Amino acid sequence: MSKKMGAFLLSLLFLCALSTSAIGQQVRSSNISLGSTLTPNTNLSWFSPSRIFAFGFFPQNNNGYCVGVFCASFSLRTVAWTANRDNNPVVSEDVNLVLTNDGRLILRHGQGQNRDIYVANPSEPIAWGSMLDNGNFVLYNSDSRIIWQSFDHPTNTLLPGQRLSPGQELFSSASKTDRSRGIFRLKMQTDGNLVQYPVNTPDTIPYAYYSSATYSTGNNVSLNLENDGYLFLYNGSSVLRNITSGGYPVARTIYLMRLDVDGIFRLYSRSLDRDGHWTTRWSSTDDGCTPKGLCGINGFCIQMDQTADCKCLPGFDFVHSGNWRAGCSRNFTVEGCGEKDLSVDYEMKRVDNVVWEDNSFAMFDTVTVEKCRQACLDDCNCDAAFFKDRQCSKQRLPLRYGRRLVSDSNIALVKVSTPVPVTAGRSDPVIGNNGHLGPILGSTASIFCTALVFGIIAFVHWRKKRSEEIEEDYLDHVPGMPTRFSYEELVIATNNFDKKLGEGGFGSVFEGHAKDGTKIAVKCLDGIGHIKKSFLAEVESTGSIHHVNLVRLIGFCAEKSHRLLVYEYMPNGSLDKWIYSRSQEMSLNWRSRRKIVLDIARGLAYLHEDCRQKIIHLDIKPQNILLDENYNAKIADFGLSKLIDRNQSQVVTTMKGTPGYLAPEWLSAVITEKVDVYSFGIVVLEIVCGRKNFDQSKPEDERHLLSLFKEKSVEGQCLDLIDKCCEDMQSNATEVMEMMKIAAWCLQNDYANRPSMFMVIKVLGGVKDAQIDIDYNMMNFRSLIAKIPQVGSQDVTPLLHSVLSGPR
Ligand SMILES: *[C@@H]1O[C@H](CO)[C@@H](O)[C@H](O)[C@H]1NC(C)=O
Ligand SMILES: *[C@@H]1O[C@H](CO)[C@@H](O)[C@H](O)[C@H]1NC(C)=O
Ligand SMILES: *[C@@H]1O[C@H](CO)[C@@H](O)[C@H](O)[C@H]1NC(C)=O
Ligand SMILES: *[C@@H]1O[C@H](CO)[C@@H](O)[C@H](O)[C@H]1NC(C)=O
Ligand SMILES: *[C@@H]1O[C@H](CO)[C@@H](O)[C@H](O)[C@H]1NC(C)=O
Ligand SMILES: *[C@@H]1O[C@H](CO)[C@@H](O)[C@H](O)[C@H]1NC(C)=O
Ligand SMILES: *[C@@H]1O[C@H](CO)[C@@H](O)[C@H](O)[C@H]1NC(C)=O
Ligand SMILES: *[C@@H]1O[C@H](CO)[C@@H](O)[C@H](O)[C@H]1NC(C)=O
Ligand SMILES: CC(=O)N[C@H]1CO[C@H](CO)[C@@H](O)[C@@H]1O
Repeated sequence: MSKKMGAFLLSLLFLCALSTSAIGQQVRSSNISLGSTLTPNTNLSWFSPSRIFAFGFFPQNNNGYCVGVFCASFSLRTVAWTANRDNNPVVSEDVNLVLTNDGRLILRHGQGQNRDIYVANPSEPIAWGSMLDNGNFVLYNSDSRIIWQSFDHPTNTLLPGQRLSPGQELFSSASKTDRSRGIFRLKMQTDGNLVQYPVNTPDTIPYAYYSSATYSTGNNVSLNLENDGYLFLYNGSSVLRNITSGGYPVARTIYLMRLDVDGIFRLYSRSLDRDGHWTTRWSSTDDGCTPKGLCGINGFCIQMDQTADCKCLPGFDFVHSGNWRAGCSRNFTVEGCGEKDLSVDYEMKRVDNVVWEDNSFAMFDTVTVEKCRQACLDDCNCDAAFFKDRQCSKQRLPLRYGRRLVSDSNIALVKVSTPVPVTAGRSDPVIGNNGHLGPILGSTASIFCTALVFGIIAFVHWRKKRSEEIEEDYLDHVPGMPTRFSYEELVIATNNFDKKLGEGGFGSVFEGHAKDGTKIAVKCLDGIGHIKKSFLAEVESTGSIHHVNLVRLIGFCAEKSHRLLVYEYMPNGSLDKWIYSRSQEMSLNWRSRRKIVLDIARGLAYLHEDCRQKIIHLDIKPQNILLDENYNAKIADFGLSKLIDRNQSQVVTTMKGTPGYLAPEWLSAVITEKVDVYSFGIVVLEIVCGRKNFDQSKPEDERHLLSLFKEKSVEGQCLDLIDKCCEDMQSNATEVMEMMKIAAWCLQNDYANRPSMFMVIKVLGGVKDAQIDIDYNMMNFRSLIAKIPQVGSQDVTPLLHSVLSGPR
């Protein structure tokens, strides 16, 4: 029989089959009995009755065969399922696929029996198998019960009638011709959400690049495809999300959904007519740069006319040209910290409008790109810096998930080496006379810079080595560090400490004037005279922290037993005066209160999330929030708790802060930055209600604001609590309620459930974020209220009061 004739007969057969069966409905089956064998050369596959699908061998990239389920009717096979995908699915020509007489489905190589590879491994012996017309390859036991089916083990494709069950994932293929596991996954999560991530990442928001936004919809949600192309999420009783609308033509058409090599999942259809071709009916995104990790590390993605293209950072080249995924690496070498290679100098190259995964190890506010550029150049740990919204954040390599977004104003600055120009002419007599000194010599300018760098390094080392007795000079002229004042100078500046501003934590604060006339606030620390060393270390570390919402440390004095800190002056004093005040001119309107909450959140987030050194404030309360002339709020006294810590007993190390603001976990001694989040929640409540959390002047049943808050909220009356001061508090009741919900979010008993300050900022700023939806938006106010610790029985305050009143 000629080939042509065969093909003709085949297609005839095939058309007949089609005319009698509607695919996917009345599923017919073939019967594959024990002892059946396939080989790549002769008996290639077992067909489904309609001959549309087949199970068996298909050629793979000219170097062998894979086993799987494929659409058999097209000249270019479309593979729907691949066996043994994760351990080298490709086999050679001399292999048999055998359904053995003892009921195993294996690949058997010519001789060696030991090299049998299981294609499917059900727990019971197989009695017979069947390739169904819907593309499902099924194995039965002797009771005709299904013991294994390809539909339960999806690879990268879903066929109509197949579902992706809770916990299951699809993985893209490595490439169009390589069917092993690629770099993207689509997961049907057990929380009901359908999410896409790159492989080898945790199932968390920073890695997700597609979500159906159906989280918290139960643990039995699955992804389903029907034979009219309808793709939807279903929980067994209701449809939770229509992903495609379906309703596409059914006659003589097949559909499939596939997670493609490029990380996008698409719905395809194809007419069964001989000249039919695959058409994309729907895709998860039109932007090819959406899948995270498409470009590998240190590369970034650019979408150009429908196609995604990868570029390397300046100074970087593709590790494998032609394979983006391998990423990019530097085409120059860098010195580590501490060494200094005189032959190289660095510059910062700029890349605009590209967003990256943010892994900042340090950040600070600055107005100009130039400052950001310089800060990274000066920091040997810094490989790149991002400048956006007046914030500079330093990064280490690798940079990941980069993609161009024209709407994003991020400026990335990348450190690249520039060869130092060789000075022409004379060679250095000391080193030799061969004239090949280019790499060692630099321009005079760079020698000067190097000397300066050496000088600074040497200075730092020298400084570190010096012991206590010469510590008086410590920090004296280090640029960027707080200024050192003599005690004498501060006595003059404060006019012999005559104007007391207040009694802050750790000591009294006095008003003063610096030499240039600007006002300063001078804090005299009590009782830490003898711990000079840690004092200076602390000054050094807190003095280098700059943020608009943190009170700036401008100087210090460490002389004999005097320990003083000099801060920027905050004209409008501390927040408590404003929010507890009953006077009209001292009351803040809603707009200011909202702004203050946001300021505090920003300051705290900076302390918590600056990776260099996480600072837990431990004593957040209105007395420690200061207001400048424009009522910008700044946090005071951060870092001080650590300083005091050094000289106190174990108990007090774990018990600090102020009663009324203390998180419940103080009792269990698990102290994380979430204790600040709790205190922040209390402060927010106080700001909204215009009163102290614990107010002894009030009648017994109104003393605890937190208890009142819980009570009123349960009754749905919590608006009763808001400050009666101002009209715009009443007229903005929705916003005020929202703020109360944020407070409740922060006040949860279980510290793990409290948000990070970063999340709080996002909510306050109205940022859309899937994690926030899960943690916050999905949660109703009452359920949050229920999670606030009970004041009274479990109240930690009285207990702590006794502990705290001792040492302080
Ligand atoms: C398939 O064949 C086996 C025996 O080879 C038989 O037991 C089984 O019932 C058959 N199944 C169908 C659906 O005909
Ligand atoms: C092909 O398979 C059929 C049915 O299993 C069998 O009868 C035939 O002998 C096989 N041919 C070869 C060459 O293995
Ligand atoms: C879970 O979902 C599946 C398919 O969507 C359904 O068949 C099953 O009945 C559901 N189970 C429960 C307990 O609802
Ligand atoms: C499915 O979802 C609906 C709507 O969200 C819900 O009412 C129903 O209880 C859920 N069913 C199951 C079995 O989870
Ligand atoms: C899905 O689509 C159907 C028909 O178009 C509609 O009736 C149904 O409400 C939709 N369901 C959801 C969850 O959007
Ligand atoms: C590194 O790549 C840049 C382009 O990104 C090129 O200008 C430079 O010459 C390369 N340097 C080396 C040492 O290959
Ligand atoms: C609050 O209400 C006032 C009107 O009473 C309105 O002008 C203002 O925009 C609202 N929002 C804020 C944040 O103050
Ligand atoms: C707040 O600060 C501004 C600027 O210094 C000042 O004019 C105003 O009087 C201050 N308000 C109070 C109540 O101290
Ligand atoms: C280690 C240390 O410096 N301990 C000191 C802590 O403070 C007391 C006085 O408050 C000193 O007596 C300790 O020497």
